[in-house]
Amino acid sequence: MADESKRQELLKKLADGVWKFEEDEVAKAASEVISLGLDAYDAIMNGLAKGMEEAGRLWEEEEYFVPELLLCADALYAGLGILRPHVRMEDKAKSKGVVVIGTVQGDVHDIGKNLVKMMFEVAGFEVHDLGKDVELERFVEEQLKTNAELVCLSAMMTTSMLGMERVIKMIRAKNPKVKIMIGGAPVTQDVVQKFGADGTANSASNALREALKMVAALRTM
Ligand code: B12
Repeated sequence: MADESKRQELLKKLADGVWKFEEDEVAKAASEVISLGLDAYDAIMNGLAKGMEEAGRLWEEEEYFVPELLLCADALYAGLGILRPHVRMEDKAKSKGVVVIGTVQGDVHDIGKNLVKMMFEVAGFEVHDLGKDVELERFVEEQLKTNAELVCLSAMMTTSMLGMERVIKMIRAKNPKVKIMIGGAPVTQDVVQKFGADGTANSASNALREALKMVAALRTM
């Protein structure tokens, strides 16, 4: 088992590799995490996702533009591809619930949505991922098709976020019992109330906590 300093070293390599878009370095560090028996989930959240936060900071300082961010995302996904199969899955047989998730129409940001999805899968939810830039009606159709208890909508832009309100209205009209969680950088508690959603969360682990509460509440109804 590797020691704490090795863990820290690899987390830093993963984070730096993402914001410096060094895809090969990220892949190497991710493989080392696995070969040393370190926690893959820890490496994703405290390594890869941290690197993306730094990329976001550089964007805000106008040091990075869209091409750089795309390279950062490529590096993040190179690591995620190696680490994700090693995140411990709960017993699939006892599904915690059925979830439909996607990034709303007009929005191609999917990194945060994919992290939330991964948390749900790890916890044993059956997840139907519609992807990014998803036509609003697709959420309603998929909920009905899968009989999902929870629909999760992600948006990273103030413009695309407006589509969430329409999805919520359409879902409530067809199936008022479904729980709807919304998230992404522009989503606040005020937005949740205004759009009539059931909740939000600012991170993947908080999203899971909320989802478990929502599904439990539904099942006791
Ligand atoms: C990476 C990035 C991109 C990449 C996306 C790559 C990809 N595959 O996702 C690319 C380069 C494609 C991109 C494009 C654009 N981007 Co951009 N991008 C970002 C950036 C830097 C980071 C986003 C990110 O991945 N964060 C890391 C993840 C882990 O965090 P997260 O997404 O917030 O997700 C967490 C939580 O929000 C939450 N969460 C997320 N979804 C959900 C859902 C639910 C249900 C729940 C409960 C929780 C939850 O949990 C997640 C995990 O912890 C942000 C800046 C920022 N600081 O956020 C800008 C940002 C989102 N982009 C922005 C803009 C303007 C654009 C462009 C329009 C730029 C352009 N001129 O072309 C285009 C949009 C194209 C489109 N139509 O969508 C703006 C949006 C401004 C606004 N308020 O509307 C931001 C905020 C930058 C800024 N400050 O101006 N972008």
